[in-house]
Amino acid sequence: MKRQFLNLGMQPSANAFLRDDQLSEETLFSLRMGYDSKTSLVSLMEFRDKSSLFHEEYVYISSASRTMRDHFSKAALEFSARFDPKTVLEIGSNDGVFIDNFADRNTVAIEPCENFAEMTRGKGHDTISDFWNMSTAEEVLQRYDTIDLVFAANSLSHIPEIDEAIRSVARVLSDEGIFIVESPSLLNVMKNVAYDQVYDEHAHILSVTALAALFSDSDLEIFDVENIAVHGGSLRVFAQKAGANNGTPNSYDNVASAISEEQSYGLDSYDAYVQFGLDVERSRDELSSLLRSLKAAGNKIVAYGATAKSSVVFNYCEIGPDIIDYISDTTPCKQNKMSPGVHIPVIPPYDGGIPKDVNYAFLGAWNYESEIMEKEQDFVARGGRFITHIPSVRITP
Ligand code: DWN
Ligand code: SAH
Repeated sequence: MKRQFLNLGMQPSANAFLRDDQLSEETLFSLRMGYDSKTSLVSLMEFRDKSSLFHEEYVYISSASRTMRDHFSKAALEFSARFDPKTVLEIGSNDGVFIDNFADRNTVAIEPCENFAEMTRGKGHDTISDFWNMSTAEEVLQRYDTIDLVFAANSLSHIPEIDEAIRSVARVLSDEGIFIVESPSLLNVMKNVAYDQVYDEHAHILSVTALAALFSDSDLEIFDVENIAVHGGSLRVFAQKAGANNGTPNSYDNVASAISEEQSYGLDSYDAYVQFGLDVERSRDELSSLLRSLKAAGNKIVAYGATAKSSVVFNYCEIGPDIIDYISDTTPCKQNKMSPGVHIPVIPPYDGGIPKDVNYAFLGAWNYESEIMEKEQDFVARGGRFITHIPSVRITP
Protein backbone atom coordinates (compact mmCIF):
# COMPACT_ATOMS: atom_id res chain seq x y z
CA MET A 1 0.00 0.00 0.00
CA LYS A 2 1.32 3.42 -1.00
CA ARG A 3 1.63 5.95 1.80
CA GLN A 4 1.62 9.60 0.70
CA PHE A 5 4.64 11.74 1.63
CA LEU A 6 4.54 14.65 -0.82
CA ASN A 7 1.71 16.90 -1.95
CA LEU A 8 2.61 19.38 -4.71
CA GLY A 9 -0.95 20.69 -4.93
CA MET A 10 -3.12 21.15 -7.99
CA GLN A 11 -0.90 20.97 -11.07
CA PRO A 12 -1.34 20.98 -14.85
CA SER A 13 0.20 18.36 -17.10
CA ALA A 14 3.89 19.36 -16.99
CA ASN A 15 4.46 19.33 -20.76
CA ALA A 16 1.08 20.75 -21.80
CA PHE A 17 2.25 24.07 -23.25
CA LEU A 18 -0.81 26.00 -24.43
CA ARG A 19 -1.83 28.03 -27.45
CA ASP A 20 -4.00 31.05 -26.59
CA ASP A 21 -7.16 29.24 -27.72
CA GLN A 22 -6.38 26.33 -25.36
CA LEU A 23 -6.05 28.37 -22.15
CA SER A 24 -9.68 28.01 -21.13
CA GLU A 25 -9.63 24.21 -21.60
CA GLU A 26 -6.78 23.58 -19.17
CA THR A 27 -7.43 21.09 -16.39
CA LEU A 28 -5.51 20.56 -13.15
CA PHE A 29 -5.03 17.46 -11.03
CA SER A 30 -3.74 16.72 -7.57
CA LEU A 31 -0.02 15.84 -7.74
CA ARG A 32 0.99 13.58 -4.86
CA MET A 33 3.70 10.99 -4.39
CA GLY A 34 3.76 7.98 -2.10
CA TYR A 35 6.07 5.22 -0.84
CA ASP A 36 5.14 1.55 -0.83
CA SER A 37 7.07 -0.18 1.95
CA LYS A 38 6.25 -3.63 0.52
CA THR A 39 7.79 -2.99 -2.92
CA SER A 40 10.09 -0.05 -1.94
CA LEU A 41 8.67 1.74 -4.98
CA VAL A 42 8.06 5.50 -4.95
CA SER A 43 5.14 6.34 -7.24
CA LEU A 44 2.42 8.88 -7.95
CA MET A 45 -0.59 8.38 -5.71
CA GLU A 46 -2.74 8.44 -8.86
CA PHE A 47 -1.51 7.62 -12.34
CA ARG A 48 -2.57 9.69 -15.31
CA ASP A 49 -4.02 8.21 -18.47
CA LYS A 50 -0.93 7.52 -20.60
CA SER A 51 -2.54 8.31 -23.96
CA SER A 52 -3.33 11.83 -22.72
CA LEU A 53 0.42 12.34 -22.06
CA PHE A 54 2.21 10.55 -24.90
CA HIS A 55 0.64 11.22 -28.30
CA GLU A 56 1.42 12.68 -31.73
CA GLU A 57 1.89 16.19 -30.29
CA TYR A 58 4.31 15.26 -27.50
CA VAL A 59 6.83 18.11 -27.16
CA TYR A 60 9.99 16.75 -25.50
CA ILE A 61 12.80 16.22 -28.00
CA SER A 62 15.73 14.22 -26.65
CA SER A 63 18.23 15.75 -29.10
CA ALA A 64 17.51 19.30 -27.90
CA SER A 65 20.67 19.47 -25.80
CA ARG A 66 24.27 18.77 -26.74
CA THR A 67 24.72 17.10 -23.34
CA MET A 68 22.15 14.39 -24.15
CA ARG A 69 23.30 13.90 -27.76
CA ASP A 70 26.84 13.30 -26.51
CA HIS A 71 25.64 11.15 -23.64
CA PHE A 72 23.70 8.74 -25.85
CA SER A 73 26.34 8.40 -28.55
CA LYS A 74 28.94 7.61 -25.90
CA ALA A 75 26.55 5.13 -24.22
CA ALA A 76 25.96 3.33 -27.54
CA LEU A 77 29.71 3.01 -28.14
CA GLU A 78 30.26 1.64 -24.64
CA PHE A 79 27.43 -0.91 -24.90
CA SER A 80 28.63 -2.09 -28.32
CA ALA A 81 32.17 -2.58 -27.08
CA ARG A 82 31.11 -4.33 -23.87
CA PHE A 83 28.28 -6.57 -25.13
CA ASP A 84 28.41 -6.64 -28.96
CA PRO A 85 24.61 -7.08 -29.34
CA LYS A 86 23.23 -8.27 -32.69
CA THR A 87 19.74 -6.94 -31.96
CA VAL A 88 18.92 -3.75 -30.05
CA LEU A 89 15.47 -2.70 -28.85
CA GLU A 90 14.79 0.69 -27.27
CA ILE A 91 11.77 1.53 -25.13
CA GLY A 92 10.83 5.22 -25.48
CA SER A 93 13.16 5.93 -28.40
CA ASN A 94 11.84 9.47 -28.91
CA ASP A 95 13.62 11.07 -31.91
CA GLY A 96 16.19 8.25 -32.19
CA VAL A 97 19.02 10.01 -30.36
CA PHE A 98 20.27 6.67 -28.97
CA ILE A 99 19.18 4.04 -31.48
CA ASP A 100 20.54 5.98 -34.47
CA ASN A 101 23.99 5.00 -33.23
CA PHE A 102 23.19 1.36 -34.10
CA ALA A 103 22.57 1.78 -37.82
CA ASP A 104 24.64 -1.35 -38.51
CA ARG A 105 22.56 -3.69 -36.28
CA ASN A 106 18.99 -5.01 -36.19
CA THR A 107 17.10 -2.29 -34.34
CA VAL A 108 13.58 -2.00 -32.95
CA ALA A 109 12.30 1.34 -31.67
CA ILE A 110 9.26 1.43 -29.37
CA GLU A 111 7.74 4.91 -29.20
CA PRO A 112 4.06 5.69 -28.55
CA CYS A 113 4.31 9.26 -29.88
CA GLU A 114 3.68 9.03 -33.61
CA ASN A 115 5.50 12.32 -34.37
CA PHE A 116 8.72 10.77 -33.05
CA ALA A 117 8.03 7.21 -34.26
CA GLU A 118 7.92 8.61 -37.80
CA MET A 119 11.46 9.96 -37.37
CA THR A 120 13.04 6.62 -36.45
CA ARG A 121 11.00 4.81 -39.11
CA GLY A 122 12.25 7.35 -41.63
CA LYS A 123 15.83 6.54 -40.66
CA GLY A 124 15.33 2.83 -41.29
CA HIS A 125 14.71 1.54 -37.76
CA ASP A 126 11.95 -1.00 -37.34
CA THR A 127 9.54 1.12 -35.28
CA ILE A 128 6.47 0.18 -33.28
CA SER A 129 4.39 3.22 -32.40
CA ASP A 130 2.82 1.90 -29.24
CA PHE A 131 3.25 1.55 -25.49
CA TRP A 132 5.63 -1.14 -24.29
CA ASN A 133 3.74 -4.06 -22.77
CA MET A 134 3.25 -7.81 -23.28
CA SER A 135 1.36 -7.40 -26.53
CA THR A 136 4.10 -5.18 -28.03
CA ALA A 137 6.63 -7.79 -26.87
CA GLU A 138 4.68 -10.49 -28.74
CA GLU A 139 4.67 -8.26 -31.83
CA VAL A 140 8.46 -8.03 -31.58
CA LEU A 141 8.74 -11.82 -31.27
CA GLN A 142 6.87 -12.27 -34.55
CA ARG A 143 9.81 -10.56 -36.26
CA TYR A 144 12.84 -11.54 -34.14
CA ASP A 145 13.69 -14.72 -32.20
CA THR A 146 15.10 -12.78 -29.26
CA ILE A 147 16.69 -9.41 -28.45
CA ASP A 148 20.29 -9.10 -27.18
CA LEU A 149 20.11 -5.58 -25.75
CA VAL A 150 17.05 -3.74 -24.45
CA PHE A 151 17.61 -0.09 -23.49
CA ALA A 152 15.17 2.10 -21.59
CA ALA A 153 16.36 5.62 -20.77
CA ASN A 154 13.92 7.83 -18.90
CA SER A 155 11.03 5.64 -19.99
CA LEU A 156 10.61 2.73 -17.55
CA SER A 157 9.76 5.29 -14.85
CA HIS A 158 6.99 6.58 -17.15
CA ILE A 159 5.10 3.28 -17.21
CA PRO A 160 2.46 2.86 -14.47
CA GLU A 161 2.34 -0.92 -15.09
CA ILE A 162 6.10 -1.20 -14.52
CA ASP A 163 5.90 -4.87 -13.50
CA GLU A 164 4.30 -5.85 -16.81
CA ALA A 165 6.86 -3.72 -18.68
CA ILE A 166 9.72 -5.62 -17.01
CA ARG A 167 8.06 -9.01 -17.59
CA SER A 168 7.74 -8.05 -21.26
CA VAL A 169 11.46 -7.33 -21.43
CA ALA A 170 12.21 -10.73 -19.87
CA ARG A 171 9.96 -12.27 -22.55
CA VAL A 172 12.02 -10.92 -25.48
CA LEU A 173 15.52 -11.10 -23.98
CA SER A 174 18.01 -13.69 -25.28
CA ASP A 175 19.60 -16.05 -22.72
CA GLU A 176 22.67 -13.88 -22.24
CA GLY A 177 20.77 -10.67 -23.17
CA ILE A 178 21.15 -7.39 -21.28
CA PHE A 179 18.50 -4.95 -20.11
CA ILE A 180 19.89 -1.46 -19.36
CA VAL A 181 17.78 1.13 -17.56
CA GLU A 182 18.70 4.77 -17.09
CA SER A 183 16.60 6.91 -14.80
CA PRO A 184 16.96 9.85 -12.41
CA SER A 185 18.00 8.29 -9.13
CA LEU A 186 15.63 8.57 -6.19
CA LEU A 187 18.63 8.98 -3.89
CA ASN A 188 19.83 12.06 -5.84
CA VAL A 189 16.31 13.45 -6.12
CA MET A 190 16.08 13.33 -2.33
CA LYS A 191 19.61 14.61 -1.65
CA ASN A 192 19.16 17.50 -4.11
CA VAL A 193 15.58 18.23 -3.05
CA ALA A 194 14.75 17.87 -6.76
CA TYR A 195 11.00 17.68 -6.20
CA ASP A 196 10.55 18.90 -9.77
CA GLN A 197 11.22 15.34 -10.97
CA VAL A 198 7.77 14.60 -9.60
CA TYR A 199 5.12 15.22 -12.28
CA ASP A 200 2.43 13.42 -14.22
CA GLU A 201 4.79 11.71 -16.71
CA HIS A 202 6.94 10.25 -13.94
CA ALA A 203 4.78 7.44 -12.60
CA HIS A 204 7.73 6.30 -10.43
CA ILE A 205 11.10 7.57 -9.25
CA LEU A 206 13.43 4.61 -9.31
CA SER A 207 15.99 3.24 -6.90
CA VAL A 208 18.26 0.21 -7.22
CA THR A 209 16.46 -1.32 -4.23
CA ALA A 210 13.04 -1.13 -5.91
CA LEU A 211 14.36 -2.26 -9.29
CA ALA A 212 16.11 -5.29 -7.77
CA ALA A 213 12.81 -6.47 -6.28
CA LEU A 214 10.84 -5.79 -9.47
CA PHE A 215 13.42 -7.58 -11.63
CA SER A 216 13.48 -10.57 -9.34
CA ASP A 217 9.71 -11.03 -9.87
CA SER A 218 10.52 -11.54 -13.59
CA ASP A 219 13.54 -13.79 -12.94
CA LEU A 220 15.94 -11.00 -13.85
CA GLU A 221 18.87 -9.86 -11.73
CA ILE A 222 20.99 -6.73 -11.61
CA PHE A 223 24.65 -7.42 -12.38
CA ASP A 224 26.03 -3.85 -12.47
CA VAL A 225 25.13 -0.29 -11.49
CA GLU A 226 26.72 3.01 -12.57
CA ASN A 227 26.01 6.51 -11.33
CA ILE A 228 25.79 8.85 -14.30
CA ALA A 229 25.62 12.64 -14.29
CA VAL A 230 22.68 13.31 -16.63
CA HIS A 231 19.34 14.72 -15.45
CA GLY A 232 20.84 15.78 -12.15
CA GLY A 233 22.29 12.37 -11.24
CA SER A 234 20.88 9.18 -12.75
CA LEU A 235 21.26 5.46 -12.29
CA ARG A 236 22.36 3.14 -15.06
CA VAL A 237 21.31 -0.35 -14.05
CA PHE A 238 22.34 -3.49 -15.97
CA ALA A 239 20.12 -6.57 -15.65
CA GLN A 240 20.22 -10.07 -17.09
CA LYS A 241 18.30 -13.32 -16.82
CA ALA A 242 18.93 -14.84 -13.39
CA GLY A 243 22.02 -17.02 -13.65
CA ALA A 244 23.37 -15.51 -16.89
CA ASN A 245 27.01 -14.65 -16.97
CA ASN A 246 27.53 -10.98 -17.89
CA GLY A 247 28.77 -9.70 -14.55
CA THR A 248 32.16 -9.64 -12.84
CA PRO A 249 32.95 -9.70 -9.10
CA ASN A 250 33.49 -5.93 -9.32
CA SER A 251 30.18 -5.30 -11.02
CA TYR A 252 28.27 -7.27 -8.37
CA ASP A 253 30.09 -5.19 -5.73
CA ASN A 254 28.71 -2.06 -7.44
CA VAL A 255 25.19 -3.42 -7.00
CA ALA A 256 25.70 -4.25 -3.34
CA SER A 257 27.22 -0.87 -2.56
CA ALA A 258 24.49 1.05 -4.43
CA ILE A 259 21.82 -0.75 -2.39
CA SER A 260 23.65 -0.23 0.88
CA GLU A 261 24.11 3.50 0.10
CA GLU A 262 20.35 3.79 -0.50
CA GLN A 263 19.61 2.02 2.74
CA SER A 264 22.05 4.14 4.75
CA TYR A 265 20.16 7.20 3.50
CA GLY A 266 16.93 5.58 4.67
CA LEU A 267 15.22 4.91 1.34
CA ASP A 268 13.72 1.80 2.92
CA SER A 269 11.97 3.75 5.66
CA TYR A 270 9.04 6.17 5.52
CA ASP A 271 10.81 8.67 7.83
CA ALA A 272 13.29 9.68 5.12
CA TYR A 273 10.39 10.57 2.84
CA VAL A 274 8.73 12.67 5.53
CA GLN A 275 12.00 14.60 5.89
CA PHE A 276 12.11 15.04 2.09
CA GLY A 277 8.60 16.54 2.22
CA LEU A 278 9.79 19.10 4.78
CA ASP A 279 12.90 19.89 2.68
CA VAL A 280 10.63 20.53 -0.30
CA GLU A 281 8.48 23.02 1.62
CA ARG A 282 11.60 24.86 2.77
CA SER A 283 12.95 24.98 -0.79
CA ARG A 284 9.61 26.40 -2.04
CA ASP A 285 9.57 29.13 0.63
CA GLU A 286 13.18 30.13 -0.04
CA LEU A 287 12.80 30.27 -3.82
CA SER A 288 9.55 32.13 -3.62
CA SER A 289 10.94 34.79 -1.28
CA LEU A 290 14.19 35.17 -3.25
CA LEU A 291 12.38 35.71 -6.55
CA ARG A 292 9.81 38.04 -5.02
CA SER A 293 12.42 40.20 -3.29
CA LEU A 294 14.60 40.44 -6.43
CA LYS A 295 11.54 41.46 -8.44
CA ALA A 296 10.45 44.00 -5.81
CA ALA A 297 13.94 45.54 -6.04
CA GLY A 298 13.32 46.25 -9.74
CA ASN A 299 15.19 43.38 -11.39
CA LYS A 300 14.12 41.80 -14.66
CA ILE A 301 13.92 38.02 -14.26
CA VAL A 302 13.44 35.44 -17.03
CA ALA A 303 13.68 31.65 -17.12
CA TYR A 304 15.99 29.45 -19.20
CA GLY A 305 14.52 26.17 -20.49
CA ALA A 306 10.77 25.46 -20.54
CA THR A 307 11.25 22.08 -18.91
CA ALA A 308 8.60 19.81 -17.46
CA LYS A 309 10.49 20.39 -14.20
CA SER A 310 10.04 24.17 -14.37
CA SER A 311 6.26 23.69 -14.78
CA VAL A 312 6.24 21.91 -11.42
CA VAL A 313 8.36 24.57 -9.69
CA PHE A 314 6.37 27.54 -11.00
CA ASN A 315 3.02 26.00 -10.12
CA TYR A 316 4.10 24.74 -6.71
CA CYS A 317 5.81 28.03 -5.77
CA GLU A 318 3.07 30.14 -7.42
CA ILE A 319 5.50 31.99 -9.65
CA GLY A 320 3.83 33.53 -12.67
CA PRO A 321 4.35 36.20 -15.35
CA ASP A 322 4.25 38.94 -12.68
CA ILE A 323 7.70 37.70 -11.60
CA ILE A 324 9.16 35.87 -14.63
CA ASP A 325 8.75 37.88 -17.86
CA TYR A 326 9.21 34.89 -20.18
CA ILE A 327 10.84 31.47 -20.55
CA SER A 328 13.22 30.95 -23.47
CA ASP A 329 13.44 27.50 -25.03
CA THR A 330 15.02 26.11 -28.20
CA THR A 331 12.16 23.64 -28.88
CA PRO A 332 10.00 25.05 -31.73
CA CYS A 333 6.74 23.40 -30.60
CA LYS A 334 6.98 24.90 -27.10
CA GLN A 335 7.59 28.42 -28.45
CA ASN A 336 4.90 31.12 -28.66
CA LYS A 337 2.79 29.17 -26.21
CA MET A 338 2.04 29.66 -22.52
CA SER A 339 3.62 27.51 -19.85
CA PRO A 340 1.20 25.09 -18.17
CA GLY A 341 -0.79 26.39 -15.18
CA VAL A 342 0.83 29.74 -14.41
CA HIS A 343 0.91 30.84 -18.08
CA ILE A 344 4.34 32.39 -18.54
CA PRO A 345 5.02 33.08 -22.25
CA VAL A 346 7.57 30.74 -23.89
CA ILE A 347 9.70 32.36 -26.58
CA PRO A 348 12.69 31.31 -28.74
CA PRO A 349 16.11 32.25 -27.33
CA TYR A 350 17.35 35.66 -28.50
CA ASP A 351 20.18 35.69 -31.04
CA GLY A 352 23.31 36.55 -29.14
CA GLY A 353 22.03 35.04 -25.87
CA ILE A 354 20.18 36.48 -22.90
CA PRO A 355 19.42 40.18 -23.66
CA LYS A 356 21.15 43.05 -21.86
CA ASP A 357 18.10 44.20 -19.91
CA VAL A 358 17.86 40.88 -18.02
CA ASN A 359 19.38 40.75 -14.52
CA TYR A 360 18.54 37.18 -13.48
CA ALA A 361 17.70 33.95 -15.32
CA PHE A 362 16.04 31.11 -13.43
CA LEU A 363 17.50 27.78 -14.59
CA GLY A 364 14.48 25.74 -15.64
CA ALA A 365 17.00 23.37 -17.23
CA TRP A 366 19.30 23.21 -14.17
CA ASN A 367 20.47 19.78 -15.32
CA TYR A 368 22.36 21.47 -18.19
CA GLU A 369 23.98 24.12 -16.00
CA SER A 370 27.45 23.70 -17.53
CA GLU A 371 26.20 23.61 -21.14
CA ILE A 372 24.19 26.79 -20.49
CA MET A 373 26.99 28.61 -18.63
CA GLU A 374 29.27 27.96 -21.58
CA LYS A 375 26.72 29.44 -24.01
CA GLU A 376 25.87 32.43 -21.86
CA GLN A 377 29.32 33.68 -20.90
CA ASP A 378 28.51 37.22 -22.10
CA PHE A 379 25.48 37.41 -19.80
CA VAL A 380 27.61 36.44 -16.82
CA ALA A 381 30.47 38.74 -17.87
CA ARG A 382 28.17 41.78 -17.81
CA GLY A 383 26.88 40.89 -14.33
CA GLY A 384 23.89 38.69 -15.17
CA ARG A 385 23.25 35.89 -12.70
CA PHE A 386 21.44 32.56 -12.74
CA ILE A 387 19.10 31.36 -10.03
CA THR A 388 18.52 27.73 -9.20
CA HIS A 389 16.90 25.75 -6.38
CA ILE A 390 19.19 22.69 -6.85
CA PRO A 391 20.65 21.39 -4.57
CA SER A 392 19.57 24.41 -2.52
CA VAL A 393 18.22 27.83 -3.48
CA ARG A 394 21.15 29.93 -4.71
CA ILE A 395 22.36 32.61 -7.10
CA THR A 396 25.19 31.52 -9.41
CA PRO A 397 27.96 32.06 -10.41
O1 DWN B 1 11.83 12.19 -18.38
C1 DWN B 1 11.74 13.12 -19.13
C2 DWN B 1 12.94 13.86 -19.50
C3 DWN B 1 14.00 12.97 -20.08
O2 DWN B 1 12.65 14.87 -20.43
C4 DWN B 1 10.43 13.53 -19.71
N1 DWN B 1 9.37 13.07 -18.88
C5 DWN B 1 10.29 14.98 -20.01
C6 DWN B 1 11.58 15.73 -20.15
O3 DWN B 1 11.82 16.46 -18.95
P1 DWN B 1 12.37 17.97 -18.98
O4 DWN B 1 11.50 18.80 -19.85
O5 DWN B 1 12.53 18.40 -17.58
O6 DWN B 1 13.77 17.68 -19.73
P2 DWN B 1 15.10 18.49 -20.02
O7 DWN B 1 15.97 17.58 -20.77
O8 DWN B 1 15.67 19.09 -18.81
O9 DWN B 1 14.61 19.68 -20.99
C7 DWN B 1 15.45 20.70 -21.36
C8 DWN B 1 14.67 21.81 -22.06
O10 DWN B 1 15.47 22.97 -22.08
C9 DWN B 1 14.32 21.47 -23.49
O11 DWN B 1 13.03 22.01 -23.79
C10 DWN B 1 15.39 22.22 -24.30
C11 DWN B 1 15.67 23.41 -23.42
N2 DWN B 1 17.02 23.97 -23.53
C12 DWN B 1 17.19 25.27 -23.98
O12 DWN B 1 16.21 25.96 -24.30
N3 DWN B 1 18.47 25.75 -24.08
C13 DWN B 1 18.09 23.19 -23.16
C14 DWN B 1 19.37 23.68 -23.25
C15 DWN B 1 20.56 22.85 -22.86
C16 DWN B 1 19.56 25.02 -23.74
O13 DWN B 1 20.69 25.52 -23.86
N1 SAH C 1 14.54 7.98 -24.08
C1 SAH C 1 14.49 9.39 -24.37
C2 SAH C 1 13.10 10.00 -24.17
C3 SAH C 1 12.67 10.25 -22.76
S1 SAH C 1 11.09 11.07 -22.65
C4 SAH C 1 15.50 10.12 -23.53
O1 SAH C 1 16.03 9.58 -22.56
O2 SAH C 1 15.75 11.30 -23.81
C5 SAH C 1 10.06 9.66 -22.32
C6 SAH C 1 9.78 8.87 -23.59
O3 SAH C 1 9.17 7.63 -23.22
C7 SAH C 1 8.83 9.59 -24.53
O4 SAH C 1 9.35 9.61 -25.82
C8 SAH C 1 7.54 8.79 -24.39
O5 SAH C 1 6.74 8.80 -25.53
C9 SAH C 1 8.07 7.39 -24.06
N2 SAH C 1 7.11 6.54 -23.35
C10 SAH C 1 6.23 6.91 -22.41
N3 SAH C 1 5.51 5.85 -21.99
C11 SAH C 1 5.95 4.78 -22.69
C12 SAH C 1 5.58 3.40 -22.73
N4 SAH C 1 4.60 2.92 -21.94
N5 SAH C 1 6.22 2.59 -23.58
C13 SAH C 1 7.22 3.07 -24.38
N6 SAH C 1 7.61 4.36 -24.39
C14 SAH C 1 6.98 5.21 -23.55
